Amino acid sequence: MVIGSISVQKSYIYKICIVGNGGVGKTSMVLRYCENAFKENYIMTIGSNFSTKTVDLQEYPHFQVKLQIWDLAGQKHFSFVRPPFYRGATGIIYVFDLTRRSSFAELLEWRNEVEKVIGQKPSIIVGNKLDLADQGKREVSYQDGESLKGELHANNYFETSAKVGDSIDNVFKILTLEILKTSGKI
Ligand code: G3D
Ligand code: MG
Repeated sequence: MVIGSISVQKSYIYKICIVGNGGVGKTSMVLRYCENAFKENYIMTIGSNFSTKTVDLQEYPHFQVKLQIWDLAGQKHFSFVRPPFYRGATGIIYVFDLTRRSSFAELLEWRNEVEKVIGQKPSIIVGNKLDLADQGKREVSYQDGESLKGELHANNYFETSAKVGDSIDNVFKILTLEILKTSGKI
């Protein structure tokens, strides 16, 4: 908000959960994004950890948004430990591996698990390992990725490479803007 020439700084902290099958690249994505983050915390008791990072929102200089990004450790079948992990999340990143079809199909199960605990939240879908997909290993087409938006209640689909860095910053930025919009802040 700008009153006359006074600009008001608004600060928010949002909890984001990154979910998807083991091996799709969740931890690599968070590390890529938060490389220069101030700190990383490991919460061993529930087998997950979170990292924090301030989002670069050039178009909205009077907003300061810090993301607390929760990344699941451990195996998919330990679903009973996960409700506390989701609680309080304001946004979800659903990740699959472009070179592994099963990780794409199983995102529906991840959605069910997430929405059972927190209902529908601003969400984004990510097909990761674009560098491998571009080397002829693609098992999920761009169109297939796009087509999952309805079922996952997501407005955006991105293809990324945590290895090369493609589009990673954009995923977090677009999700942050969506949260700000959904909550009426912009
Ligand atoms: P997870 O946290 O979802 O379980 P990880 O996945 O981040 O641990 O990544 C699983 C493996 O995929 C790792 O390889 C990691 O290096 C690799 N990986 C993650 N993202 C990419 C990517 O964008 N491109 C490529 N080529 N590899 C990626 P290892 O060999 O350590 O198991
Ligand atoms: Mg991991």
